[in-house]
Amino acid sequence: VNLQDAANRLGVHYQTAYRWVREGALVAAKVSSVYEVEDSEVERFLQLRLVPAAPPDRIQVRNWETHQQNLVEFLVRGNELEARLLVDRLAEGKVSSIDICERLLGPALRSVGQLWHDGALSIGGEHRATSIVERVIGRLTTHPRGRPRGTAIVATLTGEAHGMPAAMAALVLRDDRWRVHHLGSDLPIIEIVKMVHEVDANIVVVSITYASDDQVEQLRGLLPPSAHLLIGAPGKSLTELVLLARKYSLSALSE
Ligand code: B12
Repeated sequence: VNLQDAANRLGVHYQTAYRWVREGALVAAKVSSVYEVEDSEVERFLQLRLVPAAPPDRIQVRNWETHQQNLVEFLVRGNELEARLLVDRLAEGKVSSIDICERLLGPALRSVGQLWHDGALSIGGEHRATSIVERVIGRLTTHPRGRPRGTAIVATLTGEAHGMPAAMAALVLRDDRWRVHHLGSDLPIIEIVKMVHEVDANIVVVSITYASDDQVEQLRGLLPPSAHLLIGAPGKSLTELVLLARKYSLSALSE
């Protein structure tokens, strides 16, 4: 049968069946530009879908405060292994990167900053904590399959050493299937502009904590019309970033 008939028999939309074929879950053969699915394959798939799926091993976090407190303690003591284990466990439990960043890492960083501000933590201790978080974010990076939404550049501007928000932005955009070029911190605008042309970027994400707004306007003026500038600032959410970015994805723009 053709894929449309197979989809009807499976009780799903054509697009869903097509996705299963692309993912290799449903076996189909391409016969002169249409997909053909064997009857037996439709039967097999139907059976498979009738078997109740194992309960998802997702973690539902009910109490983020406890995790935050634990993490802060690990960070302040420089206990990298424990910090890593805590975050790995959440990631394995399919807690989203956005939640890990916004409900755990962000608040923990702010607590660390507060401790340093209050004189309860040395500069060395604060830097050690921050570096651990940087490496933890690095471990979270996933490479989801599927067609990329487009190409993104993520960076902070000259004078901006607060690189963590940009690292988080890079992480969640990768999760959302963007091809991400994360340039790190302290980038002169001219280098960002060069890179935009080099990789033909659709979006440029600049995360600001401390740097000035004039640089942003300069950068905006130098970007080609095809590259959209998205500016992050403390308190802005990563969900907002992902939704904004999608407006400029290749498929959204060609609609
Ligand atoms: C860690 C830290 C540092 C580290 C940074 C290391 C690193 N690799 O990032 C170091 C030690 C380098 C540092 C240096 C300094 N810091 Co500092 N630092 C912090 C600290 C403790 C945490 C910052 C952080 O990562 N927060 C967590 C982030 C992830 O949360 P967020 O900002 O809300 O970010 C969200 C959004 O940005 C969003 N996002 C990201 N990208 C995008 C894009 C889009 C489009 C959207 C929609 C959203 C989005 O994602 C994040 C998700 O939650 C804060 C304390 C605090 N209260 O935050 C001080 C803090 C930011 N620092 C501060 C200061 C003053 C400094 C120094 C000047 C200190 C000094 N006297 O030397 C220097 C400046 C260095 C420089 N030139 O940039 C001040 C800033 C005050 C201000 N606004 O002017 C703070 C608030 C501390 C304070 N209370 O005084 N710092």
